[in-house]
Amino acid sequence: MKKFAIATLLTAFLIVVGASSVSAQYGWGDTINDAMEIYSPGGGDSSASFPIEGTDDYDFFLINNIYGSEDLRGAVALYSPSGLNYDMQFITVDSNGQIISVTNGYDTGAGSTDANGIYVPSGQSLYVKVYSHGAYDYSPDQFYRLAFTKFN
Ligand SMILES: [Ca+2]
Repeated sequence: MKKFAIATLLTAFLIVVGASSVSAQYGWGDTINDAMEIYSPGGGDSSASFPIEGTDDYDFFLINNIYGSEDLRGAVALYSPSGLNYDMQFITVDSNGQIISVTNGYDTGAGSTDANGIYVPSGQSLYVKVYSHGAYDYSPDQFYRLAFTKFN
């Protein structure tokens, strides 16, 4: 429950400040600037669950280690809904927001779990982009789950 509480709390905050509701994923987390922070220094494991509503609907998440005193090691797993295939892309940025690297996550196909190890040095952040794999991979009614696990 604790994991979901984090996502719920952040969602509530977004609603309070006037962002779109959970039921309308278009217009939420669509760009890197709107990313939902799922980790910051001092935090632990967390997860979030949302739908992908179209092939042009992207959800961005932020694993923030800009102010972290130690390098962060962990894993990010994306659980695609049954019969659908969603993918991840990893974008590393430095403390100025400058993009350092962009890599595609490991893809295991429809309904499967894409699990990737991550390494985020102190002073950097990692954005995780979740998006539709193919032309028919989306549904407003089926939720994926993204889980971050901290190793150190
Ligand atoms: Ca996938």
